[in-house]
Amino acid sequence: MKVIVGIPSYNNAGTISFVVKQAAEGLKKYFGGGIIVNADGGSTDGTREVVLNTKVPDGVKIYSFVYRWPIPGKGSAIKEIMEFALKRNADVIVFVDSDLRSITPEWIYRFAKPIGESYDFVAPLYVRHKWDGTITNNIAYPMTASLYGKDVRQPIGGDFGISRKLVEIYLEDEEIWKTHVARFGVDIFLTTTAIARGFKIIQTSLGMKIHDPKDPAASLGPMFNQVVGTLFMLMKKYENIWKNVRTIKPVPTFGELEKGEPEPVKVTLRLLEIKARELFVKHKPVLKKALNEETFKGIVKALETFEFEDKLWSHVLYDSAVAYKNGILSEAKPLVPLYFAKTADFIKKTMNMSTLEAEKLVEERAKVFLEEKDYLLERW
Ligand SMILES: Nc1nc2c(ncn2[C@@H]2O[C@H](COP(=O)(O)OP(=O)(O)OP(=O)(O)O)[C@@H](O)[C@H]2O)c(=O)[nH]1
Ligand SMILES: [Mg+2]
Repeated sequence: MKVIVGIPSYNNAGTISFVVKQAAEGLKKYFGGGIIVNADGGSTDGTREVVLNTKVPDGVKIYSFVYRWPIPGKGSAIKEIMEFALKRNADVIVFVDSDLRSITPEWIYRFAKPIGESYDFVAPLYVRHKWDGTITNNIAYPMTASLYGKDVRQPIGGDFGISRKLVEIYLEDEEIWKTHVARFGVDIFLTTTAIARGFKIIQTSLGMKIHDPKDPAASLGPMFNQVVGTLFMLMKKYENIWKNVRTIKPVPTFGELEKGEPEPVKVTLRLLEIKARELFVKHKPVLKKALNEETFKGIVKALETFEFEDKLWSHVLYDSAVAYKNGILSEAKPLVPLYFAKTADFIKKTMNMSTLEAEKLVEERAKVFLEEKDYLLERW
């Protein structure tokens, strides 16, 4: 099996060498060698030099290039890594982020092995701190599970194993790479496409995910817009798939899931609340148009109390998806204050919980989204 490891980067000189080293050892140990390819967004901190200067075992080759696709973003890097891998007849591509600090050589095995066993898409399953992955926990996970009926816990984890057959599908429509898919929309695009197009999918156990996390209110606004915008775009494209789904089915897992308490992620609750209120004022007119009257009343209250129930949150996302379909919303940006408010609610509710206890709330959320799916179907 020919395995290529792809690493997107943009100014990751401090962490990428470790990732390259772990990947190279994994390729050598489990596959007798292979290729590592880095697609960079024009880093100014010497990321590419660090990649090329990393010492790796014999049989592992390293490439690094700056992608040419004119939209700067993670997706553009992923696109060109896939093109590179097809040219070299790879059977499998394993994507890993360049800021990972918990990656081990086994990760390469765990992503690539299931592809050899007839799977086409391997999603990561890791233990993440309760306050890491707030876009995953609040949106990507419950929406993917309830819409498409697959219990993929980390649909935008960032690291994936993908078969050549599926890579060809991802590249078949160039137009899609001119959207937010070229940026942080790429992860939800990869996962949703694999599910909607009926490919065989599996999760793989990786232990902890430790990376350079972001404080939501300080830096996750643009990422939210890109992920949620892509999710809404794909809802339009695949409406005939998700409309018929009424249950959430488990997805098999490769390996045993570890338990433990990951290193804490810092979240500034106060900043979330301040920014939520500030941005709400700005986006109020368009939210009033996009949301159902009841939903709008609900969020006005939620912005006062910072209590934000899952049912209301599902209606916010469902109303918005409908508004996006009907051209009333062109971007997911007006929802950012509501995401901040929902995140603030979750931070408060889980303040004294372990990561495992907080996990139960996230699982419940997906069930609420499924229960409310009729609400979406009536309005779509
Ligand atoms: N080539 C390229 N890579 C990028 C760009 N932005 C992010 N990346 C890479 O994409 C990967 C994920 O980016 P992160 O910033 O860690 O985002 P994340 O882990 O998904 O998000 P958080 O959970 O919020 O940390 C990393 O390997 C980045 O180097 C970009 O503009 N160009
Ligand atoms: Mg990261």
